[in-house]
Amino acid sequence: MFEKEFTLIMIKPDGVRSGDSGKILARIEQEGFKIRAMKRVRLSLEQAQQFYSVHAARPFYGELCSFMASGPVVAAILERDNAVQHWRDVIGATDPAEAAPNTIRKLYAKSKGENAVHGSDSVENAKIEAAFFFSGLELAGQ
Ligand code: RTP
Ligand code: MG
Repeated sequence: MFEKEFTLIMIKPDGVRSGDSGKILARIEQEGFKIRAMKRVRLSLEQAQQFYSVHAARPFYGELCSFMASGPVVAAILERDNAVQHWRDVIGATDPAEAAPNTIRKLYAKSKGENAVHGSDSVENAKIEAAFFFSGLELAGQ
């Protein structure tokens, strides 16, 4: 689809609510990512459950899905060499208490559950997650 690897990211409802979207988008460009597609949407509970269905058996699943449906998210496709791993390095550990200095979660996340941003965990899942948010038409001509 693109020349380089891509990943699917979200600014989660807490990051949008706290007014950190602009700073996070600036960081995305500083890190050398190209924003290939982007939208601000509010997920229904059912859509959040579908997006995180891999975690359906985990104890935090219900809380995670209601949080992800609690307000708008910004979803984007980011392209760069090594996009999946580089974004995971930039966002830091799931729990901001364990995240390295200057990572996005260290800077902007409140807790392990409300942790500001999402990133795909593999190239394969990036494709599935990109198709969740964006149609072929929206990606045509990129
Ligand atoms: P994400 O998928 O959102 O990028 O986060 P991740 O890979 O770092 O973490 P993952 O294990 O995939 O968990 C997905 C999201 O579930 C919430 N969570 N809460 N309360 C808890 O113990 C707990 N554990 C995970 C977080 O919002 C996490 O990002
Ligand atoms: Mg994950």
